[in-house]
Amino acid sequence: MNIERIELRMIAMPLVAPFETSFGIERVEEHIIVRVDGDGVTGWGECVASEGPWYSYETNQTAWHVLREFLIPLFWQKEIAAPQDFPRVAARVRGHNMAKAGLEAALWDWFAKANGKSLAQLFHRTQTAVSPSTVPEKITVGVSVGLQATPQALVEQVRNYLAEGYTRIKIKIKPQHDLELVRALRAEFPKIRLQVDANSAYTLHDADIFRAMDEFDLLLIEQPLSNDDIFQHIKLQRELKTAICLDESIHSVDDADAALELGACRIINIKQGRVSGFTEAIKIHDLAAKYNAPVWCGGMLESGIGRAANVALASLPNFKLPGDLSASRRYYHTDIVEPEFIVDAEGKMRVPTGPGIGVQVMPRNLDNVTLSSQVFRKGEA
Ligand code: SMG
Ligand code: MG
Repeated sequence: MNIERIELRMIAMPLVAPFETSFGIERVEEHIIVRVDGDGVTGWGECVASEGPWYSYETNQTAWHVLREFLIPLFWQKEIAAPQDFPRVAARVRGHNMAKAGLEAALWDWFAKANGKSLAQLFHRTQTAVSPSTVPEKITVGVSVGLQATPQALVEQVRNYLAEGYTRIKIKIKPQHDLELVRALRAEFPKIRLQVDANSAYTLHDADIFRAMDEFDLLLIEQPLSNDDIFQHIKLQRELKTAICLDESIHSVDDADAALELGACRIINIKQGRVSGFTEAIKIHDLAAKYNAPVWCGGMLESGIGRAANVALASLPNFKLPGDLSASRRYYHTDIVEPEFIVDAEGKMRVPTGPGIGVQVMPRNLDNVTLSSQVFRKGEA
């Protein structure tokens, strides 16, 4: 891969509405955009770390530091032929999966464009769960609804999303704001596909709350217990009819193997950033298929750059459940790519078909949200 130039940009995009989870409230999304250039081709990637170490230990500052001081110099040192070779180079750095994934994503986009393929086509060629697999025109997507001031406000918010076409609703829960929310929603919408996400806010002492959720026919309970835990989740899953889905606890295909084999979960939320990139994400997708475990694509409030690549990933055959991939307007008034992502009346989203991520980055929009940037050139480091 003849990349000569890498650019990092810190961007800040205000959300259309605050997004509250068990660990805090987000109002503005700060992410790092990675741009790679070579042979007249440009690749774009998005690093999903955020301002603070709340969802994971990584922050934008740690990701920038690890990219600048370690990952970019390592990348210049080793010649690689394809994006799948990058994890071997990056493995010298322990952890920092989001930083790794940001650069790997830009390499995937560059490589796909250099080969005249869409990212979805490349991912389908790479996966081994089903062969041959063909890229669907559209995928079914869902929406993740943050904590609201009252259960009534949540019900109204959900009503609006259902009216927009979404057919799968995920709500955030936290201690003291859990069963009452599920109960209120089920009273109003007995049939919808509903799931909850605790973002690690509970312990095994709260098992009764999750046992009580069994009667509400949820698709899954996402990451109820501690963020790196497998063992306690095994104990909890044994007690429940409802499937546990792990998010924060899964950092690699090896974690996924342990969790599925040992029964810590029956479903996995795949976020490429959390697992160090699309190469590892596809490995988890393939592994889960062997266990007959469905996966779905998580979201980190990405801009259109990250969303485009996620939609391509979510088009793979074992992404059997709708992902946290919502319309651009659910997140931002103005995105940095065109065309914007839209959700149709059946709750579906088109998979981009153009080369690479298949959407255009709008330079003016990108400049408008850029806080700082730095350029790295081959041979300079
Ligand atoms: O991108 O639609 C989205 C957000 C999906 O709920 C979402 N993400 O734990 O799954 C999760 C959270 C993590 C981000 S919270 C800032
Ligand atoms: Mg989650």
